[in-house]
Amino acid sequence: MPGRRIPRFVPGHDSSRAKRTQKSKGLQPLERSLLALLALALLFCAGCKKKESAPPKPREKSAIISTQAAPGSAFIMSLAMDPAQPKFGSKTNFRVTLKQTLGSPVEGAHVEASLVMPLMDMGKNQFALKPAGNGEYAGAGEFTMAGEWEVIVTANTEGKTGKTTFNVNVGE
Ligand SMILES: [Cu+2]
Repeated sequence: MPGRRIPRFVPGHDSSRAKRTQKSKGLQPLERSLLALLALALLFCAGCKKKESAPPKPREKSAIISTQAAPGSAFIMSLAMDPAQPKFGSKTNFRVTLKQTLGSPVEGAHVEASLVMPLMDMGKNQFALKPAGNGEYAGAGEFTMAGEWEVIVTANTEGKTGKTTFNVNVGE
């Protein structure tokens, strides 16, 4: 049955006419190779479309690469920055949320942030975060260079100490 070799999924292909064409002219091998070429082209096309539909969006990602609480740290800290992607040489606002390990917010703590480049000595760059209510502490600082930084946050209250390092990628 030579007619069954014609794939039915080919767009715009009239299989009944194709059958007739085969019977009258007998171009089956040529037709098959043409179809194979078409299928190959479709495959390549699908590959291109897949690559294009997944555009990388590094700027949309958080500048915070990772977070590491010091061993024995008494608090759970999270950090929000404004702008979310800090740029060197301009002010960045920091807001730290401090919680007990059980989840309740910690008020009245002394909270400090230190901006450090892990790969080089950039000098002391430290500032206090003032209570902003609901376990949040806010302050402003400045990254003095583009690249990988650590925001090291320490919190003290009632003899308890917490320390968390946020790895931040600072843009140019
Ligand atoms: Cu540096």
